[in-house]
Amino acid sequence: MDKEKLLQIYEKIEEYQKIIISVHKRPDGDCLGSAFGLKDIIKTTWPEKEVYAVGENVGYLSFLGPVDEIKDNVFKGALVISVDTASEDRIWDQRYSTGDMLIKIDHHIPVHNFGDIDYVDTGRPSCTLIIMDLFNLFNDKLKMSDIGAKALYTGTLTDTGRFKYTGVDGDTFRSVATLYDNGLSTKEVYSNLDVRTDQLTKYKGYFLQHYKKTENGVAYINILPRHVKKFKVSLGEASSLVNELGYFDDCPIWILFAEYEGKIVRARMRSKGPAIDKLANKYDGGGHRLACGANLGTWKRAKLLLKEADLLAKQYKEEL
Ligand SMILES: [Mn+2]
Repeated sequence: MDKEKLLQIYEKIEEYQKIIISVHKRPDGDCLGSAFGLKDIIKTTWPEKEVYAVGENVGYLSFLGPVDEIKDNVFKGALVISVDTASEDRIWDQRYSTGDMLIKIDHHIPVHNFGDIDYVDTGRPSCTLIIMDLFNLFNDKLKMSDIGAKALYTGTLTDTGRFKYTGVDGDTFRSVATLYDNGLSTKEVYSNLDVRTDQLTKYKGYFLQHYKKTENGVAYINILPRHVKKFKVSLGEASSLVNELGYFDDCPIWILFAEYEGKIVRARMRSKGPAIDKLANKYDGGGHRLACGANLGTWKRAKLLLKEADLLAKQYKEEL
């Protein structure tokens, strides 16, 4: 935790009357959780401030609240805070650059530093935990309601794989304790996250019967538009099953390839051993040491990535 930089961020939030928080494209629980959590902290502490969370609504996260729609001129004179986003091209609202000042708060391995203040802590397993670092450091001044607690809990839960992934430590649970102290009720969170539609349940059956493994231990699946159409699920829903491939003893790496609109192929890569972030970088992607995304473009490049991942798995097993 960089206390000095968090102080700078606190001072800017205190200084600005208008604050816009922006998420990344195709936002996940951590991203929207960070945005709504931070918005709640600012609004609860300073009710007179104008605070917006801009981005995209995502169905299964709608219990966190709707994002704000704002006109271009709102950015004028505003402090813009980008959360959970490693590079500026991933920022959902590209009007971010028309604000007065930009702060980046993130926990991904940095791709670009793009803020006037960049706060990146790759030691935190979720971006929500950085928002909580800020909250806890200034807990004599900052306030939070149960709405913020719910958002921050949701982001922490989803980005840590329910407290299972690397990076979860004592600080994680001390921060979560703070959320309980501020009115967190987990019932609503679980009743929204632990649901699955009939369609996705049936698609999961298909998914589990159609994954493949490479020679040296990469479990993978190729998701084509016609598969998801047949089961009436979205690509986002289908991709949420990625960790179903993480249960194999003989596969330290697993990858979900999905074809998006315009035949663009993207990968979700996961590992429980070898670092995969460098490999993701080679394919226009990145993220964390053991969890990355990559923009492949074509199935041909997907094959190349798979080959390289297979080599990583091989080397990893040889070193064991
Ligand atoms: Mn995150």
